[in-house]
Amino acid sequence: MMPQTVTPPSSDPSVRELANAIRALAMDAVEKANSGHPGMPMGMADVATALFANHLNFDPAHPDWPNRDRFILSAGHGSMLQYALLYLTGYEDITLDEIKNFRQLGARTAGHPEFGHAAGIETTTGPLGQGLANAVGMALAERMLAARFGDIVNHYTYVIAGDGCLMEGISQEAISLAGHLKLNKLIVLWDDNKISIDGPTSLATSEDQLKRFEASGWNIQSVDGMDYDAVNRAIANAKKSALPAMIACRTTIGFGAPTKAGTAGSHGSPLGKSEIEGARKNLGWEYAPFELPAPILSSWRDIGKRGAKTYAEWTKKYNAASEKHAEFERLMRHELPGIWVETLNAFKKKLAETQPNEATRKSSENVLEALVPVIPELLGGSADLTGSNNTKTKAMQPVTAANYGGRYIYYGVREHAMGAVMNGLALHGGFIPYGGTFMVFTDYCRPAIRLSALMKQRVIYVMTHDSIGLGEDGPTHQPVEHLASLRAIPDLYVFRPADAMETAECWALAIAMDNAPSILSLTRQNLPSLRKAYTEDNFCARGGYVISEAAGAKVTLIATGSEVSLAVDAQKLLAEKNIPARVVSMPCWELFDTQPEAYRKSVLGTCLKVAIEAAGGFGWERYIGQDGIFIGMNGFGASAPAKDLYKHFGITAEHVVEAVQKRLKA
Ligand SMILES: Cc1ncc(C[n+]2csc(CCOP(=O)(O)OP(=O)(O)O)c2C)c(N)n1
Ligand SMILES: [Mg+2]
Repeated sequence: MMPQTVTPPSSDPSVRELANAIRALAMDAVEKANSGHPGMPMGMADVATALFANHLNFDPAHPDWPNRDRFILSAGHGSMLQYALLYLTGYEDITLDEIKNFRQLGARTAGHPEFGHAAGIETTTGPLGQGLANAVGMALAERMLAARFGDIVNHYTYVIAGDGCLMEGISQEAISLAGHLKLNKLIVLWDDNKISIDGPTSLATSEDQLKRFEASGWNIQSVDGMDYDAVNRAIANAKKSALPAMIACRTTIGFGAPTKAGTAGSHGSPLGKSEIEGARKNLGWEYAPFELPAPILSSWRDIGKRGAKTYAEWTKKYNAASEKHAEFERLMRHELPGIWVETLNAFKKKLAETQPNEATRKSSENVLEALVPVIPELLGGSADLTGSNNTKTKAMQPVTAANYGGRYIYYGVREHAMGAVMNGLALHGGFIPYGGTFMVFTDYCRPAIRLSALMKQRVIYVMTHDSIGLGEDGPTHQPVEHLASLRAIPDLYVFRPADAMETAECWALAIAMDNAPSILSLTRQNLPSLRKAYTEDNFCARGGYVISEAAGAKVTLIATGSEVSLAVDAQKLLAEKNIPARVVSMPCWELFDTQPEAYRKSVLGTCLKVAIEAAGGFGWERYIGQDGIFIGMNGFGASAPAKDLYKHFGITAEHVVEAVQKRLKA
């Protein structure tokens, strides 16, 4: 199978020689870093060459071109494949020095491809399966933008996925949704090398992947992934398919390495000196590490220039009707429509008049009823809990294979994919995705939530039924550790509004925050209106604020969400006992923590502090100190009506008073 004799590159290098440039860069960079994954790039080099040389519409000189094809390396451990391609095709961000600096501090060439490090990296990959699901979001965004703006948006989304991506459960959710929505411009190239880290994939799976994709509504093909022409033809066929397409590319991991090719030994560690020498011989690659013969580099650069013409044509057409594209451009600039602020303020004024007594999930629905019509990029959805999450406004039409013009996605019971698809939608551009499920199932979205944060994407997670306050569904559905664990994720904003007004303010903050994801933690149960006056000022923007002051306060009661009204009740009871207490509403820790110290001190005060939150207390020490009191949960909840549960677990105004009195006497 291995070529034993290969002639050196002529002025017109063979496609195998082009692919060998990828192989050499991968094995040499991994060797120099003394860490990384050479096997996958060496196996998939021919497939990638066929894709980039003949199909992928891209222009390294205009990497942000909105109509570029998207290329997603879902098998992120094979990052050197992507870095080699970006360097070879002439992306400025990835120089040869960057490749020599693979995996080093400050290099763009991080261990796994990271969004934002270099143009051409469309998403952060590494957690297997996520990239595939991101790609579904991108392919969906493409269809939806095409439905709105016509053929200025008309591109493919290509994915390279490995055995690992396809073994991950999220892959089933993602391909099932893609098949259902008939995302025909999505093309998956599966690196079918039958090897993963532990050895042959037969150790752990005997699934027929092609049949699985076929059953999910995909077009399927199978090719020899080392046969450039066959891959080329398969991609050409896939592009014509009316369904999303999956091409199983049979490859040899670590192709070229004399003893490690075809084995897990080439997956994730440097090949070593003698193996690399042998690979150079087998591949006929007689050049020093990082040395590229001019004809080969120049052929690759020509591939990189291939898209300039398409880009120029697109731009010409686009500019010829630029007045038609003002709205599209606004979306690409991530600029909100000006009218949204006055709409929000009018809505807040109305709340001050009506002072509704309602669950914050209902308040959230009302905010959406007001804002969805004026912010066309808001794109709703839920993982089969639409009626419970209150995520759909009346006018929102579903997104279907027959109508990509809709604005509401029925994600089905697929929370894992919902999160990752929303990341893809946000990364693609053109949409602000929000999606709902129960707060407890943030666990089912967590890998995607973490990546939203790592990639700084504006994805809004609408998480309702946010405490024991959901009642009878019991401890399987009652989040306890979730607020703390979400607050532990860097660059994620966790909002827990206390009433309708705060819900409107938290929504506004989430929508305006273009560089971070948000969680809206919302109640099932009704809450009274606490913020009764209209203010243009968004109080929640400070993260925490005094919602009810008391002169000479001896206690600061700090609460979030549904417990703020409980704190206000406790404040009244304490006043009757001559213990003045002030109440702080703290809807967002992350925002509060960025306030100036003087402000934070003035809000928290120097007196006894009590935190009240119907969840685990983990983390509250930072505000209440070691001497503070925490009123909340110490373990899992139980199945009963909400009122009984609050009483049972001691989350009541009376218990707050008792605990405060005890402490002040001590
Ligand atoms: C969610 C997740 N689990 C585990 C890993 C660790 N890991 C990285 S690559 C890999 C094996 C993947 O096998 P495959 O996709 O076949 O890659 P190949 O060995 O063929 O390059 C594993 C388990 C990971 N990156 N992500
Ligand atoms: Mg594999």
